[in-house]
Amino acid sequence: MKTTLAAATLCLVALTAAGFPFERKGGSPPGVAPKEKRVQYAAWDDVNVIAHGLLQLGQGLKEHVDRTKVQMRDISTKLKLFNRTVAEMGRESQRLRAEGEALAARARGLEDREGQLLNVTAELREKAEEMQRERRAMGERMGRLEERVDGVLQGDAVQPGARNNSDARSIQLMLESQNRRIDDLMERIRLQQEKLDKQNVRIRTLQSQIHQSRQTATPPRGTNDSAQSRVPEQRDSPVDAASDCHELFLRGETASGVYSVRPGAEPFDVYCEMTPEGGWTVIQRRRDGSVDFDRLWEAYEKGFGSLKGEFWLGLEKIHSIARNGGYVLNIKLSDWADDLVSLSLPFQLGGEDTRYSLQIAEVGAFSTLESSLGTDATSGLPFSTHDQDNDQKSDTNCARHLSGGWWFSNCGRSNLNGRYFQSPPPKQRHQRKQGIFWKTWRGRYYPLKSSVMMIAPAAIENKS
Ligand SMILES: [Ca+2]
Repeated sequence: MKTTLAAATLCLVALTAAGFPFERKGGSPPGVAPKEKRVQYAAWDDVNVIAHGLLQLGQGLKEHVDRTKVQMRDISTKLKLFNRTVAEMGRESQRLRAEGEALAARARGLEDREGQLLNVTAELREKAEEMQRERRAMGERMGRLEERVDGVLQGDAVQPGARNNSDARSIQLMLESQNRRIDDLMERIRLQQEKLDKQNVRIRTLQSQIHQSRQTATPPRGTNDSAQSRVPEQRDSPVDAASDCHELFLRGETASGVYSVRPGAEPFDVYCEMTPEGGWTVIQRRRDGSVDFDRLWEAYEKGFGSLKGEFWLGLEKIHSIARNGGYVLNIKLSDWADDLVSLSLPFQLGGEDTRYSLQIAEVGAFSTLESSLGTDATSGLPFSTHDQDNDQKSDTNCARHLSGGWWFSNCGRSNLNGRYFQSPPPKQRHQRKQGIFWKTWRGRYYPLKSSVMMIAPAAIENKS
């Protein structure tokens, strides 16, 4: 293109320098006609040349303009793309910055909590030391008292008398009360020690969380996407597997919801009811009849329903959590007037070999409310379903006669896994008795509105 332009320009310049042929026409003096004619012919040739040159110039310019247009279009498309990319990068960097800030805030929060926990631990340790000192002082006082008693008794032997006898008795009483105080103190020390152990678990867990947060907060360059995926992993990693909801609570989880626990070899999901005192593992919930509880042995063994709605956690899972005892079973019931009742029973659940026998520890006599399940389970009450009659009524299969699976004794005391009846319940008694009932609360023929069964280490009950 440049050469065409240059050639055309050169041609024009040459012609201008030679003088434009038309200007010469009328400008030449008269009397020189033949020369004028030659000049005129020459001028026509020149015109042809100029016309040709101009044509070429025009074409060249047109091509140039077309090509420039295409180039301009290309450039503008590229510019648009570039602008879009810049905007996306801006957004991405904003997002990453926000994530970084959130992680940093989390790490700061965890550090604060660690600090608080360390303070609490120090206080507890001081208290424990104080108690140890008291205990030593008590021991010394005991020693002195024993000496005095010995002295008095020897005096008795030498000089028996009513006065000495009464002294000895009063000293004996004092000794007994001192003994009781010492027992109390020992118990308090043991509780403090338990608390200290729990605090230590919490501190260790928090420290590992802080460590993980720090690692997540400074990902290597170019792998920013992994920052998002690492946070949810923490809950499920084997290092973090807690044995039940209360352990999760001790590790700082305070929100109720579905968590993964691993009390035995295999992890599984549970619903945790977190209270200010601790974490309860929910093993059964009835509230709307959305789940059919009239199922066979295998279903009751494995569990069924939805953890966020109605469900039975499963005998095998309950056993894996509470097999060693030291657990308490809490039951909450409500009737159709929305009256609520709650009862707690210390329990232990045997394994498959005992037909998942429920053993309730008898601490004093059972209250009337507690007796619907407690009384028959003090020496172990096996679980029964339609296809596994382990109840205590020889001529009847309680599960088939009623509904669902339960620790049936004589069919008539309680069944929280019975049929769910909406209000009003059926009029016929033989139907109503298949419902969810608790004899010593609303009676044998009152189908209850809701029930929740949950378990936790017994220590949690002492606190509340
Ligand atoms: Ca039977």
